[in-house]
Amino acid sequence: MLYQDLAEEAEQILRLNWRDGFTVPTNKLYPFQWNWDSGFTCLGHAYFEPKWAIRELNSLFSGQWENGMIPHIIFHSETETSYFPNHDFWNTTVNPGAQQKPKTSGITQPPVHGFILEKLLAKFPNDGAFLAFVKAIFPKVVHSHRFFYTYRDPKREGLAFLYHPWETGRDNSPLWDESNARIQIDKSTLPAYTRQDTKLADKKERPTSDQYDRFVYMLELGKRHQYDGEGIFEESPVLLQDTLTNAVLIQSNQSLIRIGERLGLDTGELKEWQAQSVKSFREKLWNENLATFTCYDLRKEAQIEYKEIGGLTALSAEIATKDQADKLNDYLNDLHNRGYYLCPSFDVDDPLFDSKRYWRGPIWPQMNWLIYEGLQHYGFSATAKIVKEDFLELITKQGFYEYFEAQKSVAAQLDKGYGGGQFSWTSACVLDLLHKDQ
Ligand code: 2M8
Repeated sequence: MLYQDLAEEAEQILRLNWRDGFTVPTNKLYPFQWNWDSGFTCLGHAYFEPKWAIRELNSLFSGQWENGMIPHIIFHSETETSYFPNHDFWNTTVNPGAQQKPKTSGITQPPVHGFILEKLLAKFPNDGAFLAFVKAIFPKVVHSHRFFYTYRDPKREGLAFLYHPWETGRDNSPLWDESNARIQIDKSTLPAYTRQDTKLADKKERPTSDQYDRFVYMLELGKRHQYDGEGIFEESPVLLQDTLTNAVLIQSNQSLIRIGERLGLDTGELKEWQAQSVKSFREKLWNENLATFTCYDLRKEAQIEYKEIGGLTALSAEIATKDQADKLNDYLNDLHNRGYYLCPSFDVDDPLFDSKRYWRGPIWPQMNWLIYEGLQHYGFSATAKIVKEDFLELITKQGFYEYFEAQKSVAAQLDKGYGGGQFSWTSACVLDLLHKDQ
């Protein structure tokens, strides 16, 4: 397939998934608007319907809560029932500041929108409608960061915690296994529920039912504390200072600072957050033995010692020192030399690596996009080229799927990717990478 054909197919998919104001991640499996998906999706809109990017972000921020939180799902339809958990299961009326029009979930996801906004602004620097939009949404994006610093950082470290694995974006990563194991599931008190995802995607490629019980337990815990109460920090067995989320927060802070300085908007608070976050990220999350940044388990007060994809986002957020960046680059080159597509989502040498099952090993398109950006920033253009070419090869051979097999020898036997097909962020990242010079 020629790259021109890839670009056309990517645009077609984004048009197919457009719902007159926002984009679904994929047609059936995820029938609403997802938080960080919609950010990446804007990268694609920018190439054929730039106004859609404005509408996409305005739709997402229409779900913002008074506390600043951008929920991880915006349920633009209240009658669509083909996804679990639906808006009624979340019942966000327990929080008086929760947005009810539209209905939303009660947790958040990685805050990519600040840096996405900067990417868009760079493409349309003199477009009046676009500049007006950026000025109008800027304080809302800042408020969404304020949520993390106010409600998710009780010790005022500059590092936000997450309590639900869905908030990390890497739902069933082995990273969270030890924390999840602390949850005591009592089937007699866990509300009854029916999964919908395994009716639409292969069971072996999705989280297990035991993991879903834990997701539901944590949802109920959040609900008991109105989704933003102090009791969450006191009670939750899962308290994660996630690399990906905090790196993305730092990357977006920096973008907002640059945008604010250019447009004459207030950046004082952002600069204070940023100084503290970068310092804590560097001091607390680097692990010299593993030569990567690690997540931190706040309940156990220890690093979560695994090599995985989140640590690599310190590159796109420009947090890594030159020496740390060299080590991350070596890690990727080693994987490449051993016959893996870049970048597997979990340590391929760990027994918990599962090349098929969702966030326990496969390749994820939006992560490749972030890592490509990071490698370019540090001048590792040869590795960035591999990341881009691996990704485009997978798409060409297997289609615009949600995630992909990481082992080249196994992938060679497959004619399609994993999870949902005709995926939005896959298409958007393809379009954007195709427009990069190298
Ligand atoms: C996946 O998560 C959702 C729950 O949020 C699910 O499995 O139902 C994750 O890959 C997440 O990162 C992503 O935003 C979402 C939609 O693509 O799907």
